[in-house]
Amino acid sequence: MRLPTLFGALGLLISLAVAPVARAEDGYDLWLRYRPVEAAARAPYAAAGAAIAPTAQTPTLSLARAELERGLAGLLGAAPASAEAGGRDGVVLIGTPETSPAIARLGLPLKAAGDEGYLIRTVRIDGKATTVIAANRDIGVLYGVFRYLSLIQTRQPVDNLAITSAPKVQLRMLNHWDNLDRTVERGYAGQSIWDWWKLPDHKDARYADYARANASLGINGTVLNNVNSKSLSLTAPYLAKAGALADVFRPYGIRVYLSARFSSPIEIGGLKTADPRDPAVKAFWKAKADEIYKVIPDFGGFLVKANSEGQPGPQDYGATHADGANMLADAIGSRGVVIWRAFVYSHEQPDDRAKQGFSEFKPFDGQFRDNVVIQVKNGAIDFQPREPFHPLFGAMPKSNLGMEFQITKEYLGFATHLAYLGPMYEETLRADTLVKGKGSTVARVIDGSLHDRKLTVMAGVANIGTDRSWSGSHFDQANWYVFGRLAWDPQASTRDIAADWARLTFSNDPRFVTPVVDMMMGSREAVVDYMTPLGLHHLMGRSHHYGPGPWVAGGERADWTSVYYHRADAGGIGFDRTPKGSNATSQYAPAVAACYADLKCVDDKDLLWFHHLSWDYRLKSGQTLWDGLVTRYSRGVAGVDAMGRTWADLAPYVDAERHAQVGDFLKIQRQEAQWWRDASVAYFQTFSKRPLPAGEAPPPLSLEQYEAMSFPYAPGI
Ligand code: BDP
Repeated sequence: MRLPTLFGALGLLISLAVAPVARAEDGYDLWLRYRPVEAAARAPYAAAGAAIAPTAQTPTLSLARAELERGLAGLLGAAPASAEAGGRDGVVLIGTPETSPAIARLGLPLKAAGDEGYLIRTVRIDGKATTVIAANRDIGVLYGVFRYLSLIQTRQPVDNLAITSAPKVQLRMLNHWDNLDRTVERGYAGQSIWDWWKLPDHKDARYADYARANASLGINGTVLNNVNSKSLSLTAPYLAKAGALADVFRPYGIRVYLSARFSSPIEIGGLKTADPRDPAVKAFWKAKADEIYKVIPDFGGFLVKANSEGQPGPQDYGATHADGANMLADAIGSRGVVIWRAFVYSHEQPDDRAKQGFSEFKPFDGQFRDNVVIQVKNGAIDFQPREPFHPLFGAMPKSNLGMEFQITKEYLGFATHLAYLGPMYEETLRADTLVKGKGSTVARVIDGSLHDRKLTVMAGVANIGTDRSWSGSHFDQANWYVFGRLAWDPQASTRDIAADWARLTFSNDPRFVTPVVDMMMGSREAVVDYMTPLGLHHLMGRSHHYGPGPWVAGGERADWTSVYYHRADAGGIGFDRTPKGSNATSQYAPAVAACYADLKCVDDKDLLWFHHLSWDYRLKSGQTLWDGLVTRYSRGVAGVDAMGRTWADLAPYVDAERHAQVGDFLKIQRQEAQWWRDASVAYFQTFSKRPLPAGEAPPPLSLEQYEAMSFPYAPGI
């Protein structure tokens, strides 16, 4: 060997030895990366997962075993051997009492695991340390395997485990707003991953990867098509396509649901009406349900958007939401559920839009079938960066109420703004409705414990598309992740979940985890500040919802404008929802209502949601409303600056590819935050007619210039 070559080889060896562990990644692996545990952290896992005991071969148990093998091989290097439990130390034993005599013999307290939960225990079998991942049904075993692997992924000890975990919500589902032409309404992550054209004959490998990722979070249902749906989805060819997806998802514990267009009896049934009281209409839906169950025996049910934003519904025939939902529920019967959305409002209705969902549904409490769930958005308007909790939570004790969160960031900067939505979800879940005294939190409505409901739902509008990173950005994966974790346990801490996600997705190094979690936890508040501070809402650009549009007025309907919501004039700003105004506050329990209506009690963060106040009103900080508004806008921009600095400093812990993309997106976010601040300040100043607080820079462009900007190709519509 010539010397230069030797030096070259040595150099290569040395550089391999000191090179950062981070290697090129495109985000496809999500939080299931299973990269090797670094040598220094190996010791605690010396005996872990040395072998796996033989498992019965149900489709789900085969997946569980394959996942365990894949995870252990990735994390700990060698592929685990096969050995009987008790044969040696470090064997992992997985299964149910039915599938594994060894597990049956252990007599574990499996009752606590329920239908879908699991137990992970370290036990001694024939004197040998054994890890048992056991459940009542095989899906629980798969969930348990993911949990076990996540412990190693996050470098937690696994030698003395005593974990019991069971989901607190029964139906944990994604709602895809995917169209049959593969566009995704409010999607910012590429096209729909459902390739309808090639289904059912070609099943893209991605379908199984999708199911696996969801199963790792315990998500057990998926609505394949947009709530603004086409009847075509319910025709035989499309049912066959949906059936092919259901076949892929089944072993992962995921049931398929479909959005149903209420006027389908007319469009594909040859009827003249879709009146839910009409016998022919009932017969159509019964036959349709039977047809679906032939193709998809475990079909989950229908999701329905009715009489909302132009969608057909029972009210077109003078019938009620209860008539419509119950008719479909009867067609489905005990085989599945009907999820009926409470997101209804009408521009013909002069009342405050925030009140309409409550007004339309509350009177029907107790009239819905047992297999109907009313799915309620977290707030009363529409997925805004901040909304007080929806007054329907707690107000329908005799009905099944489900939560609908939006994971895709339609109103929080699309895919290029870094906003971890955990704190937003948590804020709603922890809000206290006070309907049954203190502690009547929204989480307890959703998990059914407050009103003793058995059928419980948490749904998230998916942020998934064909983008390599699935979610349009690396940090948007965290929103899918936190949604799934909260659906499993709505009381969980979203800070802890952020830490888990950061460790799984990037690095376990505390020098990375601590700052990144702090950054994530503050990120949504920064968005609130630079878009809709102090309880303002619905100020975005018309129709595409991109960028600021506080000036949006006129057009088809008032409740799609910004001026309807902020009501700024020379006298002040904000929507008076107190008894002196629209009285939306009265829809809450008396103590909550009184607080929201009382300027001494209401939090500044919700101020202009409930009150119209003069520009000189004094905030709790002592600032005037005008000054406080401007400084919050600027604070939001400063928050993005800080995120940019934090991220730049974290370069040593992240592979160059992902680091660069996040960095680029933070730059986009920085520019757009500034734009939101400047355009909003320029606009509101035309009403306040007050100078900017000291030190605040004037907007660089004129209001006319901001208003003239147009974005014909903004994504998501
Ligand atoms: C709004 C979206 C619209 C959806 C609607 C809904 O802008 O695209 O169809 O929600 O939830 O926020 O039905």
